[in-house]
Amino acid sequence: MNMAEPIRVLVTGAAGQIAYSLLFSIAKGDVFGRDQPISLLLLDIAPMLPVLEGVVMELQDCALPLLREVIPTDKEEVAFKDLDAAILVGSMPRREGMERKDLLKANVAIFKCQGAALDKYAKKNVKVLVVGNPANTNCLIAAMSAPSIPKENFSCLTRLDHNRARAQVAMRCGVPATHVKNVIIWGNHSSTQYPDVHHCKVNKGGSDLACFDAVKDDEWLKGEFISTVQLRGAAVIKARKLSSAMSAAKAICDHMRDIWSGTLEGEYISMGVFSSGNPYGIPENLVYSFPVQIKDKSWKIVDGLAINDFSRQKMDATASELIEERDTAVDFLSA
Ligand code: NAX
Repeated sequence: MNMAEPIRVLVTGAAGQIAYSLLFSIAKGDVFGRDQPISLLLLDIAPMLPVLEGVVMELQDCALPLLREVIPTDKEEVAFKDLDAAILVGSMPRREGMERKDLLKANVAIFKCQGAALDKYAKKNVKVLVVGNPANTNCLIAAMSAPSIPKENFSCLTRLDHNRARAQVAMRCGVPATHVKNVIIWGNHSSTQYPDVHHCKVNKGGSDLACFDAVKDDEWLKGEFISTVQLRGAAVIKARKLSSAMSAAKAICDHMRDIWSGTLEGEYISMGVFSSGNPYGIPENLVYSFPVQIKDKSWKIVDGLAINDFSRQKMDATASELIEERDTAVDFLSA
């Protein structure tokens, strides 16, 4: 059998807890296809290299047929070389007492460097997924720092929020999550995000119902459902004393697999993409989460969805937060 050439996939923050759940799925073919060999590049900071060595040993010990090579490094010129896909998970975590602005400043510095490294070393058709928080603004900075790579190749993760919304509706209706489609996450991956079910369909008893008809509890859908999804990350931290990792890794796989292989017919998913030219009046030059469909490795924002006043107000509020984040980040960039 003729096997394809290996593709080169980078995961940053590779010694961290999300990567620990993520790398196995990627290496065994869940994301890029079951007949696609992979060279894995693993970037972390120098003090984490001994830990990364352990991750490499475990990947080797999985004895996976598609995994051709694993390269751990703390050097950007090694990590970013000739990449087909980059999953940027590593970032500066928020420490106790740290101001939001200081966190943003530290991450602007990281994503500026990594954007420049993509520009210099990666393939020009590389697909870049930013996970590290603040994900939308980090993604914007990375894209701005990589002028030779099309902006459409950059996206940020809001698929975890999307999956959370889908699961909440499914549990409420007593159906599997796969029977719920077309929830939307609008805006920032933060507590201002707007989980919207106005266009969501629930397959109940063999037929597709509008979400509001399936759930039959408008008050819940317009209140507790939204806040549950918005605050789910904090709820997981409170319970686990660690942030979401298994579910984040699953969402990363969903996101990248859809970029690689396309979305299902008649379904859309949520991801943070450049807002330029969007049909919903969201200001330009933001990385904002929209409903998208993907075909031939290109995404398109789903057009023509009716937006009521309730939704409009929430979509604008999360856009305002992103504008503020962007403007602060750009100030740091030019300082
Ligand atoms: P961990 O702290 O377990 O791991 C992060 C790893 O990144 C560490 O090993 C660290 O050394 C490394 N790192 C730091 N700076 C780096 C740099 N400049 N280059 C390469 N590696 C670097 O965090 P983890 O739980 O894995 O979370 C990673 C990031 O994902 C965090 O920013 C987190 O906030 C974010 N998340 C984003 C989500 C999203 O939906 N967009 C959801 C999950 C998660 O909260």
